[in-house]
Amino acid sequence: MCVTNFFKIVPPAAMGALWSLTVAAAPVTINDVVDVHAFTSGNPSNCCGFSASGWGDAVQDSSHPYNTDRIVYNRVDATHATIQLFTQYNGYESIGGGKAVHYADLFIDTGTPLAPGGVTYGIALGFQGGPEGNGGFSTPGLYKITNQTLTKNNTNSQVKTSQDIWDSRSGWIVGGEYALQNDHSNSYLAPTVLTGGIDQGWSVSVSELDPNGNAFVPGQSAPVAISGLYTLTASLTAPSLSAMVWVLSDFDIFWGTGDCDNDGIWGSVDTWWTPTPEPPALLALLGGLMLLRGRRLGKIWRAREDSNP
Ligand SMILES: [Ca+2]
Ligand SMILES: [Ca+2]
Ligand SMILES: [Ca+2]
Repeated sequence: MCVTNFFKIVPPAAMGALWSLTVAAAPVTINDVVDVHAFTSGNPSNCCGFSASGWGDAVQDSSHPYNTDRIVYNRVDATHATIQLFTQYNGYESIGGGKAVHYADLFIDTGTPLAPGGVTYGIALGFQGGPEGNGGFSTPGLYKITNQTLTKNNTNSQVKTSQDIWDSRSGWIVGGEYALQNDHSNSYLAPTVLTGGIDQGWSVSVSELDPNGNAFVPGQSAPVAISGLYTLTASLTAPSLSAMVWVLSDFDIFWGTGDCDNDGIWGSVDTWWTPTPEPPALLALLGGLMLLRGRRLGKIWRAREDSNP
């Protein structure tokens, strides 16, 4: 039985009910294990209190802290998940001229999970529209990125890197690239704004709490928290279980905090679960899902073979 037929045979509602019996996945916490590199064309080595190499965790000052502490991914049920972003950044810093730094969009990579770099999906959070935005989607949603080659010359119509946005606005580019804290020799361009792609039909809603746990809306008059963490929660609803499994089973996630990538945070999630013994129908469901996962892994393996001839 092929995977497609499997999902036709088992109605989504039934799969959802079965899922509710089996999932015991705990939330996954992604700690910040990457540094960002602040530079101009001259690559200053003394920027921002960073080490002599020019690398560090977060580009910020006392009046505008950007540090992001962690991301928590929670697979809620068959078609729902939340991604929570814990950061000191309040989502708005004016740079004058009617322009401001906003929260960056989220980026997902299912092509090379467990390895930095790569981008296959973008999640628009809704902070990049409007006259002071930086040109991304203003309506939250999940989009498949078909032009996956990141550049810093605005040649990708679907993703802007922080360098695309800030090179023409300032002599400084902050956090234009990121790398593992323990290995700066391999660095990756930082995707920060989603500007295109194919709408995957997911529902995405975003809410925010301030450090005191009160509802919060970023904006020009919003207070800056010198300590404590804002919590952005992106609530995702997939159009089907198969869509959820395809996109959010094993993946990397990257967030630059602001669209200038002041604090890149990256990590991997593998939410495949270990089922407990259940009735035959449930085992058939799990078998089908494993087939789908196997197809994905085969696709990933082939992609790696193709990229490493
Ligand atoms: Ca960081
Ligand atoms: Ca950090
Ligand atoms: Ca990757």
